[in-house]
Amino acid sequence: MKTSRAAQGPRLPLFGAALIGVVALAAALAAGHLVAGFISANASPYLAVGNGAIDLTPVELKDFAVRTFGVYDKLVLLGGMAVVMVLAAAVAGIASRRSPVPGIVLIAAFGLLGGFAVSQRPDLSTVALLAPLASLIAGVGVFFWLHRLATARSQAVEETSGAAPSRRSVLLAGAGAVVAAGAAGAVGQLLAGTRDAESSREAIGRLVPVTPAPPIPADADFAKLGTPTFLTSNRDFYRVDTALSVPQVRVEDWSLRLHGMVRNEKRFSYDDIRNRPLIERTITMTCVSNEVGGTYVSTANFIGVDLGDLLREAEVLPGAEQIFSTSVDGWTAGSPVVAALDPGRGAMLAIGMNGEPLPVEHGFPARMVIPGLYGYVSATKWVKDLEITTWKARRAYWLDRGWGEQAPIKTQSRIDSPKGFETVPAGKVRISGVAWAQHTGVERVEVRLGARGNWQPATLSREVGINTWRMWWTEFDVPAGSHQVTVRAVDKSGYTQTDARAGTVPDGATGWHVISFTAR
Ligand SMILES: Nc1nc2c(c(=O)[nH]1)N[C@H]1C(S)=C(S)[C@@H](COP(=O)(O)O)O[C@H]1N2
Ligand SMILES: [Mo]
Repeated sequence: MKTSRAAQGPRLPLFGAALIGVVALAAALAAGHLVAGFISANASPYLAVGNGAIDLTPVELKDFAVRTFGVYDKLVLLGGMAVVMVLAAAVAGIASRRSPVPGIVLIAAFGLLGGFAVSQRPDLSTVALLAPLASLIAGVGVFFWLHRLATARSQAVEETSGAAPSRRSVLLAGAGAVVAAGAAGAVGQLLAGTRDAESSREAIGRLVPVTPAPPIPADADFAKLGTPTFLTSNRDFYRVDTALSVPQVRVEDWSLRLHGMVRNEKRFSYDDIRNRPLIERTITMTCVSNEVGGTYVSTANFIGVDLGDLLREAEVLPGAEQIFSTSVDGWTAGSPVVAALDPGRGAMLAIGMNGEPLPVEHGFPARMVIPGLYGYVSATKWVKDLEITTWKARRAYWLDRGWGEQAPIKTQSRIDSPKGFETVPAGKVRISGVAWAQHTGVERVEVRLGARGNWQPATLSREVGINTWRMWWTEFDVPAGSHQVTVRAVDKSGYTQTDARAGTVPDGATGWHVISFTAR
């Protein structure tokens, strides 16, 4: 009886049916967002589906999105998702003009997709599934309820019977659902805001070191001649990590444990670190995955405390070799204890970068930075645990994946201008770039035109310190035609950068950077 009525029963008006689908969608998203507010912003099914889409996106498409939309790539993605969802919800509503089943199936499918996306996130526990569950219940529930009201109304109109909801009450119910959804979504947003790392970070304000780094002289770079600026802005600083989603740590939830082969085990809160006399050091970081000519090298003013001081307070026991550091996301690194204890090296536990608290993606609230060592053995972000131990006792993340235990940064140089395959006017051609040999210092940079040209010394920028990069430039008289140019650095130990090509595995690439260009 019931099914046959549904099959031939009254049809909802087209627009009304579509609207029911869209209102149910709003209810679903809002309920999920509200519950996520209590757990983690990342549990919101909408964001989780978006993040899932990012992770599944092929690299080429990601590059395209970043190139085309820049920092707005994620907004474009979320906006596009919203349009698709609203259309799908409207279609679901229209497909349900007689029976609510198609709409319910579609909304349930959305809910399951959200649940799947949330379950795939490494940073969320199973409690997070409550958010998509709330979405599912709210979406299906609101859809079913509005559909029944509207159907009852249509039926009453058809049978001209008076015992049915008025047009007004159906509209009111719909409007009520929208208002409730709006309120729930907003509350969820507010709650999430109190829980994510960014708001915790914003509450900190500027970090002012008691011992600032010496000011960077104006002639420390040749940015006008094509080199990078001496300091890299936080936004442009290269980023390398295994985190699919950036770990969100609030300072009140953070502490650093220092233990293992020490006499006094320690635990530091954020304020314990922040209230120490903060120091600032200018350091050039480099990733072991940087190919010859690559861009995984950047320089910042890091603010924090001396890592060696912390170790000395804990009193490291004889025989200790390795600082085995662990990040909140489970990533680990092993650094030599001697490097941290060496006062001449300047190892840090950093909480600030270029005047600001560490950006969340660069390790907020705290990270390690040890000058002269590649990042994977020295620069643990979101660090929460330092265990003093031996090399034998503990093996860090990348060691079992083919990378070396000891990884000092290799002396390297790069040509930034002209760009490879650029066409420049014939005549005087200026070549410029950067060189680095952290903890040793760059002594000289030499450049040659052609495969057999004479090495010509380049003009170096003013030295800021041995732990930072150095810019260089030179000029050649270049006839029309295609040319190649090569750079090599000589460091302060007297070592000339080798031309022997080696890949990045296991402990950093070597070889000279060569580029080709055309003069016309
Ligand atoms: N927690 C964590 N810390 C990490 C990594 C990581 O994957 N996870 N990558 C390391 C590597 S390989 C490098 S080169 C530096 C890069 O730091 P940056 O992203 O701030 O430039 O962080 C190091 N710290
Ligand atoms: Mo790295």
